[in-house]
Amino acid sequence: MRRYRQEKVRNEGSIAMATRTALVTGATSGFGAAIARALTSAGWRVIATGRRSERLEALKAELGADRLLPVTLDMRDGDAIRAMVAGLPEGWREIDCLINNAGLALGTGPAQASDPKQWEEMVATNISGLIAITHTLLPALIAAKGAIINMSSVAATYPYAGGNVYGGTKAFVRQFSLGLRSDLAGTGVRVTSIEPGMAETEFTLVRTGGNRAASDALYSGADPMTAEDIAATVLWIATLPPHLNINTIEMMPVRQSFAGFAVTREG
Ligand code: NDP
Ligand code: 8X3
Repeated sequence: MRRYRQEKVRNEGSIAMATRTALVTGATSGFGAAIARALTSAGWRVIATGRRSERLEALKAELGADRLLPVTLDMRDGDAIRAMVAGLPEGWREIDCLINNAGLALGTGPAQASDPKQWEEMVATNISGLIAITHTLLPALIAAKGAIINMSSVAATYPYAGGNVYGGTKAFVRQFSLGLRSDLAGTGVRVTSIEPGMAETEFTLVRTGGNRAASDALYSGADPMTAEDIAATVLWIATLPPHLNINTIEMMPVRQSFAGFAVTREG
């Protein structure tokens, strides 16, 4: 019978049983912080990245320095990503799972009214940063026969007004995940694209430039998913037996559903 692989012995001669290690991007808030909590609760060690160092330090104080390594990192800086991986301290270099969670949407307006700088920031974070860290960690992940869990979105599949570049970046994440699966065949590395719908985090605050009323109005009465819902799914996928790959998983709150086609009779 195949066993679920929660822990892996790296040094069978010693009494120490090495715990599995995950690198979680965007761990200062929302899904990423919840994923760090869920994984450490299940016995993992987590390298937690994000720009807001003080939040990473708070997470370290909460979860323990032996469990969580905070690393300040801007995903838009490819050189910083490569330097971060090269500079990981001894004992934190064997990575079993990369969770590409950092990302953002900026703006809710139509393409023709959008700020191109916001488009560039979404591409730099959601696509360029994600591929840079993935490429840098592939040797370690192949050595570990590990897993890559990428945070896409329902916006990858279902277009909506104002989704323009954000949806495009998440479609990239989904298709890149499937492409990675093809390329990594035979390595033992598993790849999953998680595609959530509405979940209440700081996502809408960021998207609207800090508009708390707009964020509250969006989630009010919608019974949205929580960061813990997504974290539980990540933990489930990360601890599946090594012969099993979840390719894509789409999740929504019950109260969110699909819009029909829009028809305009003017213009
Ligand atoms: P939050 O805004 O709560 O968290 C976003 C995280 O991404 C933060 O930790 C932030 O860290 C990090 N991040 C953003 N830009 C950068 C950057 N340039 N460099 C490093 N880290 C960065 O949102 P969520 O938790 O909701 O979002 C997490 C992921 O889930 C995103 O990829 C999002 O697109 C996706 N998603 C969210 C959904 C939702 O409804 N909430 C639904 C579907 C997908 P910091 O600012 O400290 O750098
Ligand atoms: C975030 C979900 O529906 O706001 O990726 O695009 S949605």
